[in-house]
This record gives sequence, structure tokens and C-alpha cells, in this order.
Amino acid sequence: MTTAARFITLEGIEGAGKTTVADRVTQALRARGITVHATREPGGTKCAERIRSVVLDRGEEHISATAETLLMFGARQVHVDNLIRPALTRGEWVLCDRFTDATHAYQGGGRGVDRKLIETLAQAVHGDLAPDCTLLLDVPVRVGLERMQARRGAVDRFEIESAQFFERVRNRYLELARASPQRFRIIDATARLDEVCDAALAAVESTLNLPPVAAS
Ligand code: T5A
Repeated sequence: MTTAARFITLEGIEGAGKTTVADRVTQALRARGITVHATREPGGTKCAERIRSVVLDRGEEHISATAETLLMFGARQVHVDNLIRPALTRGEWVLCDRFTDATHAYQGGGRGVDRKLIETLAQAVHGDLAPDCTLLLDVPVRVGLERMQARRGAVDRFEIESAQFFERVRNRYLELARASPQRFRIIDATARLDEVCDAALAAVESTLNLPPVAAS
């Protein structure tokens, strides 16, 4: 199947279900014969994954909100240059777990970094490149945090933040979605995981005008 390259992003607070939804949407698109690169931020390439470790690991040194913002954009520049743009140029699709909206939500909303600084860095790092479709998996903070805690495992620099921090992140995401209704689709991520996946896939199909595939 030949289709123009598309850039899809998934956003939401911790525990929203992005990882599972990303897998499901990727498989559904590949089943249509579309070449899809499933990737994530911060990270997605060897070098950007190293920056991910720096910014997520709970080391001893203080990392300010500005430093955190610069690290996110440093990783993003490497990711855009080495993976995202080359794939889109080849006509392939990219599905990315988080992108610049996450910087607006976490560093802007959560940490209070100036919106203009984020916009300036975004312009410098990826210019006009913007997602064609962004799925915001929305859950109340309490639900997201409960899921995160139930999963256990190592806790990163963001997962130690307060519920108030995540309320600010969620609110900024909802503001971004209201400001760009053509690009964003808000998915109720409190539903059962398979229902969330179905809703996400339907949202991609409708936003990108893909004909739905008949259920097998
Ligand atoms: N960050 C990132 C910034 O601050 N600025 C930036 O610019 C960028 C790009 C990334 C961190 O970096 C920050 C944000 C993040 O804090 P990460 O580990 O990639 O770190 O964090 P997340 O993307 O949030 O990963 P999570 O795994 O926490 O969240 P997901 O992927 O949304 O959730 P998922 O799918 O792993 O599910 C979590 C658990 O909930 C269950 C799942 O089974 C799993 O156990 N679950 C459900 N259970 C019942 N019903 C449902 N509908 C469920 N959905 C999920």
C-alpha cells in the first residue's frame, strides 16, 4: 500500500497506556502494508538513548528545569536527524511515544519553564516538523499513579514527582489539545486496555483518513 509518510505521536501522563497502544497501532498499520518505525522520546537512537539515561536516572547531581529542557531537546535533535526525518523522507511512517508536546507538558506545565523558551528550542531543533496526528491518552492523575505503582520496578526522576506535578502536566496536555483540535485526539484511557487500543486506532484512521480494516 502506498501512502504519504505520516508522523503520529502518543502523549499522556505516566500509566496512561502509551506503550501498549503504540504496539497495537503499529501492528495494525503494518498489517496494511505500511512501513512504520515505532520509537520513543527521550531516546529512539543509540546516542539519544544515552541522553535518556542521563535525564531519567536519579543521580546525585541537581538537574535544573532548564538543563532538563535542554537535554530533552538535545536528545530530540539527534532523534529527528538520525531517525525521524530520514524515515519520513523515504515515505515511511513514524509512531513516536512522546515528542515536543511532552516538553510543553512536563517542563512547561510541570516545572514552569517559559513557554517561549520551549517554542524557540522547538523551532531550532525541528522547525516545521510537527506530528500529523497526536493521541492524548487521558487519565485522571490518581489512576495513572496507581497503575505506575502497581507495576513496581525502578522509579525514575519523574516518577518520584507529586500528584500536583502530574495535575499540572495533565492540564497542560489538555490545553495543548484544545488549542490544536485538528491534530489532537483525546482518548479516554480509563477504559479497558483493549477498548483504549480500539479507540486509538479509530482515531488514527479518522484523523489520517484511512479506511477502516474489516475485523478478521
Ligand atoms: N519526558 C519526556 C519529559 O519530561 N519531557 C519530554 O520532552 C519527554 C519526551 C519518559 C519520561 O520522560 C518525561 C516523561 C516521562 O516521565 P517513560 O518511562 O518513557 O519516561 O515514561 P512513560 O512514557 O510515562 O511510560 P509509562 O510506562 O509510565 O507509561 P505508559 O507507557 O503510558 O503506560 P504503560 O502502557 O506502560 O502502562 C503502565 C501500566 O498500566 C497498565 C499497564 O498494563 C501497565 O502495567 N495499564 C492499564 N491497566 C488497565 N487498564 C488500562 N486501560 C491500562 N493502561 C495501562
